This record gives sequence, C-alpha cells and structure tokens, in this order.
Amino acid sequence: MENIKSITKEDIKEKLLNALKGMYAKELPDATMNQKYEAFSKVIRDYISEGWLETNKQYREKKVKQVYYLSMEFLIGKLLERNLINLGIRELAKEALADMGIDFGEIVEEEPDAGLGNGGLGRLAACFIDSLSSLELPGHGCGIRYKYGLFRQEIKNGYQVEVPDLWLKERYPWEVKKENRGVKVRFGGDAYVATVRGHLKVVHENYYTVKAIPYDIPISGYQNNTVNTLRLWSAEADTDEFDFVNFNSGHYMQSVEGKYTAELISQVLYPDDSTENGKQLRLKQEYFFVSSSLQAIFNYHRELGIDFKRLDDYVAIHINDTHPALAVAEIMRLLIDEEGLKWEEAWEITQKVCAYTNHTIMEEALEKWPIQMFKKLLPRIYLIIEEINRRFCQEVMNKYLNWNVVNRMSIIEEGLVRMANLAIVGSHSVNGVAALHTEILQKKELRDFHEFYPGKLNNKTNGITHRRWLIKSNPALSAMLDTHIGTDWRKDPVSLEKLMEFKEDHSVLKKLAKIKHENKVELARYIKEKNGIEVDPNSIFDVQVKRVHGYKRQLLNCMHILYLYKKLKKDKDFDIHPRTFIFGAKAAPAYYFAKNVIKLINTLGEIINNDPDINDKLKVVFIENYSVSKAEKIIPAADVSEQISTASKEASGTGNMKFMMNGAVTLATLDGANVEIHNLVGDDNIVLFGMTSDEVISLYENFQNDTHKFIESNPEIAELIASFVDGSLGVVGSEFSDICRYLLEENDYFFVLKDFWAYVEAQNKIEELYRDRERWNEMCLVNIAKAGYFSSDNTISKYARDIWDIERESI
Ligand code: B1H
Repeated sequence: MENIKSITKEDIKEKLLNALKGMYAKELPDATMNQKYEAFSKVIRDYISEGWLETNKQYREKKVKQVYYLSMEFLIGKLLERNLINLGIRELAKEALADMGIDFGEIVEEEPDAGLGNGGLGRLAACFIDSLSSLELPGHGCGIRYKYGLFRQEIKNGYQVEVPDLWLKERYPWEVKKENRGVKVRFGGDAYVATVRGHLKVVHENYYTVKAIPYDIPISGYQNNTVNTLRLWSAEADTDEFDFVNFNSGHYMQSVEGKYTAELISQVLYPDDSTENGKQLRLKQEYFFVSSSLQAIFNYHRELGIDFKRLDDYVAIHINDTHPALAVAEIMRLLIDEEGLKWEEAWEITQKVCAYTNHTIMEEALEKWPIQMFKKLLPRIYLIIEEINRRFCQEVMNKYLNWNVVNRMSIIEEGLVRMANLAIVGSHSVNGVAALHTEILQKKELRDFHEFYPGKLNNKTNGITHRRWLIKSNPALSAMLDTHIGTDWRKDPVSLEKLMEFKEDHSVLKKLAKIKHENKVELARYIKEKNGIEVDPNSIFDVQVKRVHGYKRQLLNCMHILYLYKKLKKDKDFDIHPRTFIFGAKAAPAYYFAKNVIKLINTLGEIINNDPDINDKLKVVFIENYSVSKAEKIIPAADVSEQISTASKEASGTGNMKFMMNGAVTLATLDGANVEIHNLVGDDNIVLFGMTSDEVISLYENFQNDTHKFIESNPEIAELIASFVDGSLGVVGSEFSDICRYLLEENDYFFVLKDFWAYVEAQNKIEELYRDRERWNEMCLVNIAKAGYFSSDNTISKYARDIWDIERESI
C-alpha cells in the first residue's frame, strides 16, 4: 500500500485531475458533482489497491486460515469517508478538495448508501468485516449484489410509500467485477443414486445453470495495510447453455425470458426484518450465493493444492442466521461429489469448518422450506440433507430412545426442512448475540440441542465499529476525547474507560454537553430543512430509530406521547421540560400494523406540532428513509435512547450500543444487550422499566385474554385508545384499525398496555434527571466511557479465538 504518510495534498489533486480526464475527458470546471465523486473515489481506491494486492498475496503464499462470513445482508452504507479515515487522510483530502473549490460534504453526499440489508443483522455483518480488517484478521464477507437494496421510504400524507432503491444507477466506484472468477450454480433436474460401472454414484442431471459473477469491494483496515474483500455475487444467464439453442431454433422470446429469470435471482433484497418470507425465489437466492461462494473458496484452495481432508486448517465458514445454512449441505456436496471424500470424512470436516449465529427467537423468523419446493429446486442438496438427517436422528434415538425428542430435533419434519436445525447439526459452534439471548436459547428454544451437544451453544455479544459510530459520525466528540484521554482509544476502544477519571470534572462535563448541544443544533437544522419543523435544541431529544415491529413497541412510545399531549391540554398546571420525540423507521411493505404505526407517529406530529396550546413543549418528528447515513446524523444528537422492546424479544440490539457510545442515556427494558449495558454503567446511569424476560415468558406460557378487563379498570388508558377512533386525532375512525385490532383482538401480544404505567414513570424519571444537568452530563460521560466493551473489535476478537481459530496476519 502507498505509505499512508507519503500521500500528499498535491498528489491527491493531481490524481483527481487525471482521473477526471481519464474517466470523462473533462477538466475540473466542467465535471458534475457525481463525476467528481466517482473520480475522487477512484483515486482513493487506487491508494487502497496496493494493500489489497499485498494482502491477497500474503494470504495465498502463507496459506493462512481465513474466515468467510456468509450473509444475505451487508448494510455497509457509504464508504468514501470511511476509507479516508482508514488511510489517515480525511483532513488532508478535505484540504485538497477545498483548494480545488470542492466542498467535502457535498462530495461525500454524492455517494449512494449501499443499503444491502434490512437492519441490525445486516449492519452487524458490515461492522464485523470492518473489524476483521482493522484487527489484521484474514476474513472476508460473501453476499449478494442486489440490484435493488432495501426500498427507499417516502412519506406521503403520513403514510409510508416504497420506492425502488436505484443505488447502482451510476457507476459504483468501490467494486471490481471479476468476470474470470465466475462460477455456475445448478438448479432443478433429477438427482439419484445409481450404479455406474459397479460403483454407487450420485447422478444429478437435467439441471439448468445460472452464472454467478463476483464483484469485489476492498475493505481496508484502520491505519494498517490489511485490505480484505467483500465479495458480492450477481446472477447472469448462462449463455453457454440454452441461449444459443433457443436463438438458433427461433425461440427468441424464450431465450430472453431465460435471461430475465436468471437475473431475477440477484434483483432485489427481501424487505422483511425478523420475518421469514417463504418464497421460492428467496430459497434460490440463498443457494445461489452459498454455492457460488463455496465453489470459489474450493477453487482457490484447489489452486493452492491443499489437502481437503484438512480444510478446517485453512477455512472457517460462518453462517449468519439460517439464511446461508445450505452451506452445510453444499460443503458436503463439494467434498463428496467433487473431491471424492467419503461421507464420514466429509461430515467431520464440514462440522469443523462451519459455525452458525442465531439472531432471534421469534417464531415467525424461523426458516422452514416445504419439502416439495426444496426437492424440486435443489434435488442433490435435498438428498444430502436427508442423509444428514437420517444419521442424526439415529444418534438422537440411540441416546434418548424417545421419538418425541427425535421429532423435535429432526431437520426434516412435518413436510418441512428446518434450516435452524440443519445449521446447528452441521456446525461446531452455535452462538447467540447477547448474554440474555443465549441464556434463553439454552433454556428454552434450543434446550434439546444444548443438552445433546454440551458446549456447542455459546454467547458472543454483538458489537459496533467505533470507527463509523464515533470517529466518523461524531468528530467533535472524538477530538475532545483525544485531548483528554489521548488517542489510544482509536485503536483500543476499551480504553475509552480512561474518561471515568473526569466523571466529576466540571469543565469536561461542560465540554461534553456543549458538543451534544452542537450536534443537536445540526440535527435541528436538518429537521427544519427536510420536515419544515422548528425544533428547539434545548429540548430533550428523545430518539427511537429502528425497524417498526410490534415487539419493538414504537406504539408504547406513541401512547406516552399522546398521554403527555392530553395531559398538557387538560391540566394547565402540568409542566414538562420541552421534549422532541424523534422517530426513524421503515416498515416491511406487507406488515400492515407497522405501517399503521408510521401513520400514527405522523398523525401525532401533525396535531401536536401545530397546536398552539402546547406552546412548543412537545414536538414529534418522523425522519424519512432511515438508513445508515441518517443514523450517523441522528445518533450523535440524541439525549435519550429508546430501547423499549418486550423483554426477551430483542435478541441483542445494536442501536442501543451506538447511542451509548455517543453519550445518550438509555431508557430500556431488561432485554437483549440492554442487560449488559445496565451491568456496565450501573443503576445510576440507565433508566429501566417494565417486565423482565422471565415475567414475560411466564405470561406467554399461560397467555390470558385479559386486555379488555385491563382497559376497563384503567380509564386513562381507555381514553387514549378511544382517541384512536373518535376523530380527535383529526383522522377518520377507521384510520388506526390495525392498531386497534392489535390491542383489542390480538390481546396486546407484546404487552404495550401492561408496561404502560411503568414506562410513564420511567419517562418521569428521565425528566427529573435531565433537570439536574450536571448529574445528567455525568451519566452521559459514564455511558461513553463504558461503551468500548461494545466495540465490534472486542466481539470479533472472541469469534476469532473461540470459534474460527484464525490469527492476526500483519501485512
Ligand atoms: C435480527 C433478523 C432477521 N434477528 C430474518 N433476525 C430476516 C431475520 O430477511 N429476513 O428473513 C432478516 C433479519 N434480524 C436482528 O439481529 C435482531 O432482531 C437484533 O436484536 C440483533 O441485534 C441483530 C444482530 O444480531
């Protein structure tokens, strides 16, 4: 890599001018902003390229063990500024651009957000590959190059409208197409065991193939020379196969159709978060990227001449949720059909190579595929899974002599292939994503497996990269930290703890408050520009940004806002510190309840923001199209972090960690990683409320339909619910029918009402704490100081040591 320190301003300027000439035959004054962005990114990519070559060379020459993180989602966001930071030239680049009359902010804004994920799961994958490179660990991401990422959200008349995300409309400067590294993926046909020249052999015939073309994105490390790869696969028609036949026989339309059918596979990301979709195309996507990734990995290692019986010395495969669980069967296929290994040998290696992360206990997220669909699409893989299952069930039967247990654990059951069971059986490690989540898996959801495979089920609490979520998104706080605790935290975020020394230092606390205030001013300016709403930076910025879901309970937040509003209107003596409630959230397009919640938030905003009686004490703001880049603007400006899921339902959460790192106070249930935040900061620096996960779980165990009774004995709550339908929110009564159905007919499945008063009380506590500003600032400081524990560097070090067995390799 170009020595980080030898890059000069003059060099950047000269290269940028040359790039503009080379790419567009343009001089600077004639270039559009997008051309400047693309040319500039190309210059930066070139700086990274040498490290990329060198990294690949060393990995190859030394045959180091590498991990491949298989994930349907990589929510990477923008890359330009991240790469500048990693090269150590953010300031230099700013100056170079300024010299040329280019505004840095504008150029950065030109980059599309690569929104190749839904939420936490996809963003976690992005943080993990970031950490792998910064820790100099040999590890790469493998995923799908969706032509359309997660839909863009527009709010029209308070409703969510989905618009396609054309992120590849212009050239994407960070990717490199590797045409020659393409592979073919087989679908359909017939698979059976036959005797060929006296030997039993598996035959797979009459299949069709789809071409998989990799696009590689360099993932640079923080001020080191490591550059790993994010490889995203794109589907293309295999023109060698049917196109020409059809063309020649005059079946022009059919051949074109074939092309579109093939390309459909990598066309669009399914927009469901924590819900399984069950469509055949989704299964096709899963096999497509699993097979192409593994074929490429096998090709690479075949070229290296390794002994496949020792594959686990060279390769670790990580299965991110069940979506890539087919990897288990695909590795078996490659080892047996292609490398000629025996079943037992292949199985031992497969288990050693694979590891799986579970991200949710929500029943509706569990992937189960109907056998008929599965068999038809992936006949060879189905045969393998049948055999894995036959052997596995035999083992379980031998141990327990009990069919009930076998049925519970079987991979194939009731006409369905259960992907979680496949992933668990085929892996040597299964991990949950927060201590509480893992405990629930061990005690409940995966209890049988925990007993059958002692030690396999372990915890790895999620993390976030402090490089994006602090260094990049909060430069003022970063600079202040440098001044007071030195710069060690940049490479070793746990040393943010040094800040604790200043817990009672009045001037440091004041500085923190000033930075927060400035970030709030900036967000207020943005809100004014985008929403046309005037918000006061002196009000409490109370933020809930995440996907909308019943269990995340945006409805609880809304009901509290409505409660405050009504109280302010009714009771002239009731006073509160001014509060700005900020939401950002996308709803899955077919999730009607969630869409109803978005309309409710916007309706509340419409009424409250324009009510002169309220006198600016309350504001409600919905930020359109929540994304990684929006999060980077919003989170540094938050005072209160809303983490209010029904206890036991949020596996971990990662937004909670980002807010903490930026000095917001968490208002939370004891769910997911909130439990660990609480343990770190102590009772005094977090505000907790609501039922515990044990209470929630036991309520579910004998679920009572007692919502109506509850409402009857709570007139204030009855009044709130009534206002959804009585026209007092300025909309017709049927407008919130999905919400009313949820509360009244579905018996408030996520216990919004049962936790309501506890939440009101917790919000009062927030208010009280905020009034004592010195005390509040102290809480902010403690949160920042303790946030290093949640750095994804910390998490990834544990994966590397305990699961993957990979080592640091300095380039
Ligand atoms: C999480 C998902 C998820 N858990 C299915 N499960 C999907 C499931 O497209 N699908 O089919 C997409 C996403 N996502 C989240 O993972 C958890 O809810 C969070 O609590 C957790 O922090 C995050 C990362 O572990």
